[in-house]
Amino acid sequence: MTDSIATVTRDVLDRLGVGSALYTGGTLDSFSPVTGERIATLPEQGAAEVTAAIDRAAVAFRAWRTVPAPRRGELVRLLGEELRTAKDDLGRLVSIEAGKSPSEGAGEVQEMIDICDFAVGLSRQLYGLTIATERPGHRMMETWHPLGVVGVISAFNFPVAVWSWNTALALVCGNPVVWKPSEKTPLTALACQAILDRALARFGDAPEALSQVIVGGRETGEALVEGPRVALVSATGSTRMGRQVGPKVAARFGRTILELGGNNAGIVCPSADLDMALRAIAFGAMGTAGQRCTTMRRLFVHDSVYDQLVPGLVKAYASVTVGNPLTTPALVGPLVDRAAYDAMQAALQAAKAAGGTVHGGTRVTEAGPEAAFYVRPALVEMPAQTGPVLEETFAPILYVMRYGDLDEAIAQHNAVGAGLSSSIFTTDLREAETFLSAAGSDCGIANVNIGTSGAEIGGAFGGEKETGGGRESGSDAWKGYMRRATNTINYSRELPLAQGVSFDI
Ligand code: UN1
Repeated sequence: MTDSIATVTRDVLDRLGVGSALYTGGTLDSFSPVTGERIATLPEQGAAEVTAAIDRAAVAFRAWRTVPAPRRGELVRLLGEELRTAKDDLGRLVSIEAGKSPSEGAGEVQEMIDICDFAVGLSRQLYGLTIATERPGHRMMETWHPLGVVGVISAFNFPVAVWSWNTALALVCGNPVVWKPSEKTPLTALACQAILDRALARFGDAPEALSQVIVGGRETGEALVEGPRVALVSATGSTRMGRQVGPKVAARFGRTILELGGNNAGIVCPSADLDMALRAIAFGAMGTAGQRCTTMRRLFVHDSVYDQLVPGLVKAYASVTVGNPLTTPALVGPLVDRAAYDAMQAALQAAKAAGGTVHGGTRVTEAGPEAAFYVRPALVEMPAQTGPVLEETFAPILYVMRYGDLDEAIAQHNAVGAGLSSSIFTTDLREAETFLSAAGSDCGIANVNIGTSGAEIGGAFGGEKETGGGRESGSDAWKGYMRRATNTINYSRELPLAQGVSFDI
């Protein structure tokens, strides 16, 4: 690659239709983790501009809510078409801004296309129930109505897919969106807005300000969270962030969908297909350089297979390719920044102090310049689940522990704050079903013989406990974006009261 990464970025942004005024001459520096270079300086929106954006969205809501849902679905169908056209460039921009491998950058855009397809179908299936009533000559039903302005806060690690999960559903559900992307990945957000603008132009008669991006740091996010006209805040990020957002929105009786930290684990049972388990664990723990909320961070291996599996895993960790996602086919790209690298090193130190044996985890300096942070993923054999094992460190560290008894392993599995994703590797039906049962994994996602990450959009995505309890994406997650009205209609000439109450005047 002869061009500087800033030049490559500009070319990609040009092709995606993002004007340079949006990313030059501002105050927010944007860096690529691929080389650590600055690639843009964006103008930021302060609290007053956020409030103005919310006001515009509230006006858009009044018009959009009355557009029939299947027609709203047409806009999302067009968005899906535009995303197909933009897939290569947007995937590349994800690689530039978030450091993902080309395959994972493209995969993230595919996830956007998938949710658009899902939402288009959904636009004709926003079903309510008809419910038997106890009163003669009456009919009872429920109707799902648009909710209002949806605020989306997203993280750097899935800079575009998380927006699309929320936006595709919000739009078919009749809601406008105001999006505050991570300040580490604002360029991909501008690209998404440009892509949606093309869909809006083709759609024709949508109201102004149906989708807006607000760029900035903490103050910008707070203005969105505190905006009284924001009916729903869908926030993805750390548990720390969720602890701030949740109570603020609750205090004004707003709604939240929180998708926060994960400390996801796998259990490898004696009957497991170990070759398959190894490959699944490798992707789950090292993919995206350990920077998915679904990344596998803990592994419980049965005593009887530990010495077969773990040496193979250590070998895979030593040989996995780490390198520049734009110029090499490496499977593991960079950490997002120095802070992520420092947090990883601190966790590894703490693990050593707690008796852990660390394999890997060192900086790979030949993969990039001084300002970029490439690391060899770390596998840490731990004598017990203590210290850093109990926390999510957003880096490729897999803590491996032995177990003897499945119930004990499940208890350990569940003994952390987060509750996002989980896996069991077994060919024993009893073990698999126990893990999926009410007495098994306490996570929002529980898998058998696949890793913890890489969920499809068709299922509801999210988790319990400190993961925040929200559900996005498939299944009936759309209900979070609408309000339900229960309607009872009396078509008789009498007025019978429910519960047999009489009130004769
Ligand atoms: C995230 O890391 O915030 O299941 C989302 C997965 C992806 C989504 C991850 N489909 O790993």
